[in-house]
Amino acid sequence: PFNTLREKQQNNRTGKKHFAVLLDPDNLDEASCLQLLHMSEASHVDFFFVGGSLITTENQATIIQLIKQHSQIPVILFPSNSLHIDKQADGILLLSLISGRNPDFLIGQHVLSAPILKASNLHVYPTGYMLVDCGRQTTASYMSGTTPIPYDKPAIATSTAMAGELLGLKYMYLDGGSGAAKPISAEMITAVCEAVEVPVIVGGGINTADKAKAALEAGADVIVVGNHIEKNPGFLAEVSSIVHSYNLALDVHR
Ligand code: 1GP
Repeated sequence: PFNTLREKQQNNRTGKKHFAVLLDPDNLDEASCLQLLHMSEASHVDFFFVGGSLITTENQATIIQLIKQHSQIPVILFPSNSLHIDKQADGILLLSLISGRNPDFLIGQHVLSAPILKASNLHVYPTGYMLVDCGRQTTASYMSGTTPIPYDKPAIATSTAMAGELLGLKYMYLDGGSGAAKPISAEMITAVCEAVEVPVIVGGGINTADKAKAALEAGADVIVVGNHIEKNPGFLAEVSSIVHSYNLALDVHR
């Protein structure tokens, strides 16, 4: 089910774009989740990322069950720690928080998770996770106890991404954090995309069509939207059609 994301890994910079909808289990009840699932199917969303930096409810398993019952879209866990592994999902972003210097999120949680992941059927996506300061302290940086990369320092982001790639990570995720005051700059996205060959996932604070386009134009291979879809479900179809219009244009030129 994840051929599209794998395809990016094998054919770097094919230009094909993907759209992931982030579902935060704490912010969804069953009815709103079902509504998003139907809209996502209709709009051909590529992936659901399920998770959050702090989960205070027991909704995650229910949300994943609902998705599996009502949708064919792959479910990829976006966990904050090893407690949030759920074998009902299709895959997991195994995030190494390379923008930070907290060993627990660089390797500690991974050691705890490894035996569980090896015994599961979850597809593992080894991902260099980079938090970027986008104008507001986010739950992710607070909970991880890490300092995000400064907004206007693309050289730090590129060096970090290059280090992650050299260490063997297969994806990079530039994240301003959920509900970021502004999205990651186009300059930083382009710099990172030019610095590494692996697919680059971009999220945080994408809440208008123009911001989605800016991230895609800058080179993002996958864009992630969570917060604004919870507030305005119609945004889901809008972003999906923008993302997929890039792929249509690509097919026309082949
Ligand atoms: C956060 O990248 C995701 O980890 C999505 O952010 O909720 O701001 O869309 P938003």
